[in-house]
Amino acid sequence: MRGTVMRGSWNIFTVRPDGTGRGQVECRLKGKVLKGVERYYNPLAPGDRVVFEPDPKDPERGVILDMEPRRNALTRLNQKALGVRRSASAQVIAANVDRILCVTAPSSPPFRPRFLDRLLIQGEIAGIPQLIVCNKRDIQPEDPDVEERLSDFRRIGYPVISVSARTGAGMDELRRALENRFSVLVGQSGVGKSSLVKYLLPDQDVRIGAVNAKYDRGAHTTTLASALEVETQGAGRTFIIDTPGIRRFVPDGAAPADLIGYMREFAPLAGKCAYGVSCSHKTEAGCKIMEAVAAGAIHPDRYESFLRIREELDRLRPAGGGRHKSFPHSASKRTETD
Ligand SMILES: Nc1nc2c(ncn2[C@@H]2O[C@H](COP(=O)(O)OP(=O)(O)O)[C@@H](O)[C@H]2O)c(=O)[nH]1
Ligand SMILES: [Mg+2]
Ligand SMILES: [Zn+2]
Repeated sequence: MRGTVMRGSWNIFTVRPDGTGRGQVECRLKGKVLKGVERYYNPLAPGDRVVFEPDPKDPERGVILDMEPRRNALTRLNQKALGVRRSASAQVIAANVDRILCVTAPSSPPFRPRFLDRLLIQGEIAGIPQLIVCNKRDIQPEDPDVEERLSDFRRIGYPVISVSARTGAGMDELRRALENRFSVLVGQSGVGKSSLVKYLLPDQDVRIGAVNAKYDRGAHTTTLASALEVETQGAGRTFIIDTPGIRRFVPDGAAPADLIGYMREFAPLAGKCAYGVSCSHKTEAGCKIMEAVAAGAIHPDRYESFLRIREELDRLRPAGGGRHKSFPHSASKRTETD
């Protein structure tokens, strides 16, 4: 039988069988390594398509036999591996996704546009369409700095919608954006991802956390990425994946030199600097990137993001200067280097 992974970790996964039924099967991943996931920290993620065999004695249990090749995957560099080693492994947040909803809030927790940049870069790397969802729009008054940054994201080509999980404002538009698709909600802790899911699925047991007053961030109440089905009018099926809040996001799958291609307003300038591809975009005369910043075509925050992320990726680059297109990984956490 075939189905879609809804949630799970390590070796037990909840699978929704294909077809019209709403049942779920708890499936074990029998100690085997699935093809194509070797570089990832976790073997399967919500959205993965699997072949499984139900237990003849208990139809609510089964064994996963195989994974269908992924159409795409939203991944990140695994934070645990970052501080310790030069090489790092990646984590799959969700697979086979139609749209990434980058959730943010104007305040509480504080608006972090450079965090949003990181999510957007990852979406570009993965080739998944994105939508910026600014939640908590009930919070007044509006902050002109937040509005200015949101309008710049619009300018460079990302749709932005304003919603409030508290008042319901904008939720019809959000529902329409989700319809007949597999969407994943990502963003900092406390921006209201789970609250949005709860609004859409009032009958589901969705865990919502108070924003921690001391740190002004959400408590970590969502511990596992989890897909839920939203009932909609259309003929297709609508799934939404809630994910745990992310504190630090390092893009996965881009060499430092390729980063420029994953930032929309930077990409057309790639290779156009006076020093061509060897330009560091930091000091050189005739640097098209710095000119674009000066001319207002690239926002200074985005330029700052670019420099910081490139530096992080540079630091992570394996010794010897090789490209880190695939990070060594094994479930047994071997410490190997490229
Ligand atoms: N004012 C306001 N608070 C909200 C809104 N949505 C969520 N919250 C609150 O923000 C806190 C964190 O919400 P939660 O959904 O757990 O955030 P998550 O970490 O992104 O899943 C909770 O106290 C929610 O009640 C909203 O639209 N407006
Ligand atoms: Mg949550
Ligand atoms: Zn340059």
